[in-house]
Amino acid sequence: MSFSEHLHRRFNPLTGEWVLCSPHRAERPWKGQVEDAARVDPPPYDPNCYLCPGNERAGHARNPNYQSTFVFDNDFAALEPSGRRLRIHESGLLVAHAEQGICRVVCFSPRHDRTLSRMERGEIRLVVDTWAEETQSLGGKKEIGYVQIFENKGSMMGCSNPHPHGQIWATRHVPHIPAQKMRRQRAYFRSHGEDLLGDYLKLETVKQDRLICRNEHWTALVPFWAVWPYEAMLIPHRLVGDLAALSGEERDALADIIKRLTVRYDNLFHAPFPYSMGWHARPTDGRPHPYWRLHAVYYPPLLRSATIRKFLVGYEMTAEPQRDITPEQAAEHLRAAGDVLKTSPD
Ligand code: H2U
Repeated sequence: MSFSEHLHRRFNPLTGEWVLCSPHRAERPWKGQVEDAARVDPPPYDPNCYLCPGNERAGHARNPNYQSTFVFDNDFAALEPSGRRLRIHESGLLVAHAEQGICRVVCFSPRHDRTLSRMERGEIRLVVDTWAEETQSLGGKKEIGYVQIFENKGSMMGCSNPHPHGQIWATRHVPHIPAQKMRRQRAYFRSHGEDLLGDYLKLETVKQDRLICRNEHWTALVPFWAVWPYEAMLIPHRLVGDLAALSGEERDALADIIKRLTVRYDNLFHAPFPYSMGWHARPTDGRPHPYWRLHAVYYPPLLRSATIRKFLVGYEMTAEPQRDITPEQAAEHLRAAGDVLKTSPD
């Protein structure tokens, strides 16, 4: 059986979900189509941006004149720290309970025109440190059981502002997707005595065909079970549960791998690459979770050019996700894209 020729389904051991892979639909050769999306590069400072240093936010607070990263409580938070009492459980069919939490916004840089791909490794290291500090301070609160760090990048993803930023939503309960990953990593650890992602990484390191790039402490790869055309994962080489537990060297290496992956993304279609990314770290409910290996997931929507995107609709909404180009082909394109930025940074 050849992955690149035969129709098949792939299993995601982290979530228990399947993806239909139809490589025969992508038989046309890879042309690496380049299409100039009509785009105006943002200025280094925008007086109308609510994230730029010194500017007023929509919630009327004023940002300090920050020089590196800057974190604040989201002025329009989806979660509130004080939990109300609510518990509905009727026949196992009408089930609801109260939720509480904290929403933070993380500005990666004072420069309005930067993206992680256009920041220096030393600047990205400060973002990594900020994520680690937030994990520790939010996760250390007794009412917080899970800290979700994420970045939503590009207007195609519904991001409201090009100023480089991400968000953190910290909740009392472990949300649905990390909860699935928790159950499956725990079950694997109990039956194999090793962690699921550690074993997966060993396999991928031998096979090589889904690797994008690596350094001493991190590997970037297109997962075997990828749903989005250029989906990627960052996996640490050491079994470590969250960003706060990374050593200084591992944090530097993480900054390096983030830079190299995001540059490859921008190079692929010669345009800033939209994506949603997030960190999946162990829950912060006070239990040890020794089976949990920290990892980042990148979900970019683009398929064939800077404007042609994939939609998860139709069969995918009603049955299961489907993809045409194989994860192996996607990894090959990302390796070929190179990790030196092809467009000038200024
Ligand atoms: P997105 O661009 O990814 O939507 O994130 C911007 C976040 O910033 C969003 O959650 C918050 C929005 O609520 N925000 C503030 O907290 N203050 C503001 O002045 C505007 C936007």
